[in-house]
Amino acid sequence: RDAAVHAAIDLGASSGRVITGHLLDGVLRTEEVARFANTPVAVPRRGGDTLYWDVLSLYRGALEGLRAAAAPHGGLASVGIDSWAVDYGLLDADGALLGNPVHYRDARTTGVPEKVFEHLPADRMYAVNGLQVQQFNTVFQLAAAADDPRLAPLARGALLVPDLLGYWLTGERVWELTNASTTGLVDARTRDWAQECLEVLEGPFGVPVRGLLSRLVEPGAVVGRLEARESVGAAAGAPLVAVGSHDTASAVVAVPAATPNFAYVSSGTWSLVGVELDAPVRTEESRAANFTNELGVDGTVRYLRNVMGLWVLQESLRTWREQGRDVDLADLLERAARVPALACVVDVDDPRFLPPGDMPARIAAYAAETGQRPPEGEAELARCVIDSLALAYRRAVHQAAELSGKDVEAVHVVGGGSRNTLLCRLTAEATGLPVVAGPAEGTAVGNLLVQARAVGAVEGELSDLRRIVADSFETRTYRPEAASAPWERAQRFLWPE
Ligand code: LFR
Repeated sequence: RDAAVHAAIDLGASSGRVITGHLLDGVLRTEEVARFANTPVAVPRRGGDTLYWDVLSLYRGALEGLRAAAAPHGGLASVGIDSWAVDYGLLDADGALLGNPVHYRDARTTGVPEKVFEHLPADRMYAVNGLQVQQFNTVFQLAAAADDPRLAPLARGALLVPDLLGYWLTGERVWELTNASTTGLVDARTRDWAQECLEVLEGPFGVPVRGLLSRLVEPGAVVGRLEARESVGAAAGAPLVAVGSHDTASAVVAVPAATPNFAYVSSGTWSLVGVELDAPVRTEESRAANFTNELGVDGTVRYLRNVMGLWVLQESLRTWREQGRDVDLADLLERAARVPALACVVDVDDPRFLPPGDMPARIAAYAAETGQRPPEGEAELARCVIDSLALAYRRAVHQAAELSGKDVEAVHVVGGGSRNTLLCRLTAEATGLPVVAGPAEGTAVGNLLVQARAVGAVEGELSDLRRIVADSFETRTYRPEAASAPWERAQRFLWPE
């Protein structure tokens, strides 16, 4: 019996996984024990479709993974859960789930930020919550759902996705702070609820939001113990630790940096590009640059911009598959590497790329509108996306450093995108900085380390946890070899500021 094993439940936009971790002599050994698809479902209603997360299949996958993780050891030392941000499930008076959580890519929030700003102007909101305006932030989702009869009068509680699963496992309701900070309802400085933001929902929109919230907890808090049920097997009784339950918060814990002077790209479906700070930056310049202040582990602030990420490429692959062309990603990237650089670039953050759909067609339209020759064929299209991502990283890294005054000597890429050698090489070129790539499972690693520390399996500050990451996982360094001048020109073409 060896219950020194921790289990991370890490839910990503396209798959969930359960990864175990075991610490021995300052080295973390991980093992993936379960992986399951995360397939959102569009369901018709009057007037259109709603895009939902299939949260029950995620819960089932998590349970199977927990059983598989615990069985060989007769138990688990701890469990932690993370996922994407902003989305929530509503609960009735008995704690029963009131319908599936709506996906942040659902169209219901289009145009909603503007309606909220009529009551709480954007600059005042930013001065409190410090968040980049994204139409899917929870505050806008709740405003969009104001007329939904499940909200009032039925709902008596709401939980963000990781906390929802945590509630089902332990019976305890909390709002873990790193994830709560993405909702727009938290003050980035006090790390407590932002009363002004709650009031705008309650007053003009009639959303009884205060009645939906539970207590905020910092990562590292023990939420409760897994209740004994057949569905959790030998994991029963294990402590559930509130980790950085926002996947990006956990990913940034796992940056294997030896000095504080780094920028990061947490690269997956999204690319989160920025720096780590001690305090939020909520200046007018920062707001104009659409930079966000999300809260991190150990009192830190993630000062970053959401860049649309590999989503655009993932959706292109899906579109081609639907058209009967099954394109292999590795082969595609190899061909894309041989296409000339910067022939066509797009602003990947253009809202047209947010909803699921035919990205090659949207890119062609964007190119035509901006007087560029649209990419022809799959390799050119992929090259356009990768170039455009590297370009967006360049801009975000430089702006993050400028706006925060932080010195940046290297860029760390963690997450699945760290395996994308073309993207990493171009990021080094575009930023003019060395790029250190890995670990690819950064989110699970950060999740595991915060758990391990909470239950006493390891001690120390973030820098100590990062040393463990550096000692446990291989990284690959890309040095900028070509001049960055063409990237500067391309940046000025897209954003002539
Ligand atoms: C990344 C991520 C981003 C968040 C987006 C939507 O997985 O958590 O940080 O902005 O998903 O929730």
